[in-house]
Amino acid sequence: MIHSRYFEELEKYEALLHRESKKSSFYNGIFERFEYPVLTREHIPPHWKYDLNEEDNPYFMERLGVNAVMNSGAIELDGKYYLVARVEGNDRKSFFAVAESETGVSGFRFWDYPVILPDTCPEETNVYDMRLTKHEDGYIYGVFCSESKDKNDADLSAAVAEAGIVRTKDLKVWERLDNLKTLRSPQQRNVVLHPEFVDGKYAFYTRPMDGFIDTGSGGGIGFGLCDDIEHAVVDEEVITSRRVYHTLTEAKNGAGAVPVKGKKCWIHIAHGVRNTAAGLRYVLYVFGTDLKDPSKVIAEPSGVFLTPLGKERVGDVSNVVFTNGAIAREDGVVYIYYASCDTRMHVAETTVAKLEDYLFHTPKDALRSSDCVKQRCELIDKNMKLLADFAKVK
Ligand code: M1P
Repeated sequence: MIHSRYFEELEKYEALLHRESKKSSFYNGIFERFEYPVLTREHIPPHWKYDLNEEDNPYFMERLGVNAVMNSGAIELDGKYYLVARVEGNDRKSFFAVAESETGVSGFRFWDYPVILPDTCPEETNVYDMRLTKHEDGYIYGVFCSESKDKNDADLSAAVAEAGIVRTKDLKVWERLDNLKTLRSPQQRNVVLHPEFVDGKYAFYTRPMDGFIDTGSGGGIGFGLCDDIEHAVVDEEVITSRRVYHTLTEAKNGAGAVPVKGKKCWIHIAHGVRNTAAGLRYVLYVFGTDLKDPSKVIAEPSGVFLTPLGKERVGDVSNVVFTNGAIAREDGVVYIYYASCDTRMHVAETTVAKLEDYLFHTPKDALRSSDCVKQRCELIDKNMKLLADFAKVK
């Protein structure tokens, strides 16, 4: 017999999934935020957490709780919006699950079962942060972090991060390929597959790292080509978006969403990290690369694009926003899916035209306070003149 409490929990869950989310009052002219997160742990179907049988679960306890729903890959297929979310169980292990929505901004509903990833690496302990690439070869690729214990280090938290690769046509059946090998970097996280061939090869954005947390000598977001996606090997990684002293990328950075093809450039939405007395602070930033040579940065606006605001600042890993998925619709609207504090998922809405305007008309980082003040005074001068002319006409 089904426990009566199940029906109460189901009602709450259905109400949440039917809740509409309006645009919030936040304004910066660049993107809009929404009232409610798109995915939280409350969006997990009750039958994933509870044993519904009253005899086996008389207190209707969660048997397999879920702690967080975060860093999600995103894709549009046949007019529907899909997130492949990182779901973190109470046991701290993450797995992937597909959530589907008609609108892209609310009503995301998880499919009945999580993704069954082919289990090909016995040493793999945790998987997370899948980027979904609709590649011109006809497949949808999922590139994710595959984490294992570092057996050469006695420290219990020493781990090795590699890029796992799967592919699918329907988000249901997943074929596992070899993990990416980067010959010059011992560890990889935040790896993204470019959607088009470059010089007839598959192209990866990488993040060369010396250790599991520290990028060490890794100078920023890397880019490398590979011939064979089934046994992917990247020999040389050139650095695209660099880490720079006293900027938002000082401690590290990493590729985020699969780049969006604009009219003037490839639009990259990435994360940058700096160290503070309150710990690492993760923010989003945007840069543009050449349409013919996606490794060449041609637009680099200064500063942060999206930061954790208000309630977004509170969660398991505070002061973090992170993206690994965006959807560019045919009409030019772009949905940027981002997680706050490794806890829940949100969406921001903008357009390709706005992103390109932002990329090419936001001043570059002047890198020194004195030059940044000059930049700002130029803007103020321009506006003062305009306001004075306006006052005269009035
Ligand atoms: O906790 C913030 C993020 O930390 C990692 O990002 P990075 O590799 O750049 O440090 C990732 O593990 C990510 O999952 C997490 O959101």
